[in-house]
Amino acid sequence: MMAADENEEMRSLELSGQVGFNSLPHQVVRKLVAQGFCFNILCVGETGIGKSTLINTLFNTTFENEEADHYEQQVKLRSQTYELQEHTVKLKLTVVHTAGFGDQINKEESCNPILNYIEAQFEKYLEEELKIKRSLFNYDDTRIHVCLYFIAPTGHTLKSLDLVTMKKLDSKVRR
Ligand SMILES: Nc1nc2c(ncn2[C@@H]2O[C@H](COP(=O)(O)OP(=O)(O)OP(=O)(O)O)[C@@H](O)[C@H]2O)c(=O)[nH]1
Ligand SMILES: [Mg+2]
Repeated sequence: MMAADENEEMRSLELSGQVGFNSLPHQVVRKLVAQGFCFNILCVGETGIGKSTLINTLFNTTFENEEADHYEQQVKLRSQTYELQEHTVKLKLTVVHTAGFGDQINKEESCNPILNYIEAQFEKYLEEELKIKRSLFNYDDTRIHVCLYFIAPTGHTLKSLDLVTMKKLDSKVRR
């Protein structure tokens, strides 16, 4: 029988990898990838201008396409959420379309539903933030990240609806 070596008692643990602060970015990436990403797009444009087609092209998918008719009494916002996955990265995509935009004779009220929608999502987030027990990490974020404004290729100039809407949107989204 061999006498126990003194050094044998002090086991040293081998590191499986880097644990310094230079590994922080990897930890952040791993955490975010596990959590998944969320991206909300607002498409503002007249009926049939090509909103759905552009979104399909951008994400190289065919989302269900419910065509709007030209007889809406007022502008309505329709939001659809999709879960996409590319390799290991998950994306929760929300696309918000304007239905009936530019179809009314009196277009004075056309941009209000859009502005209200953007504002309402900020309000919802603020409400969650102000809660005593807030859970923002699993909050279903519906705030608009990007707003795409579609301009009709026909016609010589911007329509007054485009000008008014873009001017008002200017206070809510950055150019
Ligand atoms: N020539 C041409 N046609 C297009 C283009 N983009 C879309 N279209 C056609 O225009 C039609 C309407 O396109 P949609 O993408 O459904 O338009 P939309 O804005 O989503 O329409 P609604 O959802 O009904 O408001 C389709 O027949 C498309 O094939 C384009 O860039 N060029
Ligand atoms: Mg569409």
